[in-house]
Amino acid sequence: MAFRIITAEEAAAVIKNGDNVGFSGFTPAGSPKAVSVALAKRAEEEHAKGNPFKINVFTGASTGDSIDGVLTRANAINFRAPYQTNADFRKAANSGLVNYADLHLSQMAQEVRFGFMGKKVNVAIIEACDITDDGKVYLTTGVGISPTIARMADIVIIELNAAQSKSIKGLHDLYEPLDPPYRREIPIYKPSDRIGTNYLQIDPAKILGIVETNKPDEARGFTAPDPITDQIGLNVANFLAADMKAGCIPSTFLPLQSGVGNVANAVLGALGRDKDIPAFEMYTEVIQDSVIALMREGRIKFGSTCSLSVSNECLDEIYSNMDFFHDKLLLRPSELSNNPEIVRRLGLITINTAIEADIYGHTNSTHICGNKMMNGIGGSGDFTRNAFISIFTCPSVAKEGKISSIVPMVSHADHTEHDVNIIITEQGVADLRGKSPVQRAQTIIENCAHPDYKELLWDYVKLSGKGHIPSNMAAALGMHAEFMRSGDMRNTNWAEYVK
Ligand code: 0RQ
Repeated sequence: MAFRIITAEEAAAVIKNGDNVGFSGFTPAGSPKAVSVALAKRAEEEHAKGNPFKINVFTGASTGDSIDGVLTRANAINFRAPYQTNADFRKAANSGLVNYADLHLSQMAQEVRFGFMGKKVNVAIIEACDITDDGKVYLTTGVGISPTIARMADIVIIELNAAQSKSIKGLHDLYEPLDPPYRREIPIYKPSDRIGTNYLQIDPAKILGIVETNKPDEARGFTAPDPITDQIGLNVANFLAADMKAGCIPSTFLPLQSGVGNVANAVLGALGRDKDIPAFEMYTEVIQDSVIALMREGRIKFGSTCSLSVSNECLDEIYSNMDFFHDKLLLRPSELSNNPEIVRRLGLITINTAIEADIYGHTNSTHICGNKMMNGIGGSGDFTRNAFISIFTCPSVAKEGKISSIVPMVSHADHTEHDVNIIITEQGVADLRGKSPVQRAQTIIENCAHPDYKELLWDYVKLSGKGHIPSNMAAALGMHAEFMRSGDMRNTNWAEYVK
């Protein structure tokens, strides 16, 4: 072996206060799990001595607790981009203790290359399942921004993880596009087109050493589908089958993108069960357990993704059946999996989850009551804006009915009315295509709002008078204000807003 085996502590020792540190992976899948833990310990020791010690964290998407949780609890993060799902980090970001930039995931690698977040990548930490003496590195379950950070970094640390099977070698398709103004088209014309290498070539001179680990991905569990998520899934499946019958979707069907989370997992399950929808392909950023099950059943023919964000049991199943999966999966950098050019060209049907949507179709994927960050926009903007048909799903109410997910005006806008085609709750489907804002409001309230809130929303419409998007600026956030005041949007009293 050409490279030194080093401990996580030795690796962490080269990282300096203020460094920009890039991590491989996308979601907990493929994220390093050892050096960051040693680094957090080091940060705590430095803090105990009265020395400042914080780093800037660049990733593909969310990571596992060993990065976001451990480093946050050690107060070792100054800046972080582009996405996270960690409860401790969320709390720190919402109390102003860390600087968090919530970015479209497709843009992260390019913004790092051009120094939008700092001139350099000082250190890249890359999880691998194998490495050759000439620096060919075989990645694991998530790619993210690995090609960019590995090429740019002054120092590369490899976490060689024995818990990741070498049988994953061959699934990766790694490629960095040329930068503007020299960029050419990215030659992916169908989800299964392979355009890059299946390994990452890293300059061996930059590789500090190898940290040996044996840790499974820190996969998050899903809550089992419930009657609400099942009904949302059924509504999505019925809508897509009917749209295909109506000729709005080609009879070959189109590739799908689906977000992460409980709702997304249930939606895909329902789509797979609907035999009116032909077997389909996915061009997406995360593949969850439900996709793997549908591949086994022949309902999903191919999946291009940035990560296998699956449970550990599901990953074991993939690793044990690589003969079956090796020609059905590709793992690509987020710059490709989420690339607007490719999304638009392939004609994706995109399905993402909203926190709330307003009666005109703007949706909020990120912030609770306008100010508290939940996770981030992730890839939802990359896909929604460029989709053939963009769908948002959510339960019609949250927190035992005290919050309506359909509101007069979103408290934070991630996706505008121009980009959102379809909203689906367990109550029904609002097809916003070919409708004016006023017609959209009628459809959304009638088809998607919970019965407890319909009247309240109709009363808001009456209060709004005329206009292209009739709005009452004083009352538009009245339901949110009421929730902050009494803890229940149902107590909203519009009379307070009538002078
Ligand atoms: O709270 O955790 O306390 O129970 O939000 O909601 O219904 O379990 O749905 O897990 O699918 O998450 C939008 C956050 C939904 C996610 C979001 C509360 C609700 C619950 C979670 P609890 P559910 P999900 C690909 C695409 C943005 C990124 C994206 C997300 C918790 O899907 O982060 O799309 N999306 N990426 O009670 C207050 C409301 C609420 C609310 C829900 N209106 N007000 N709380 N909740 N609605 C993936 C990547 O990019 C990697």
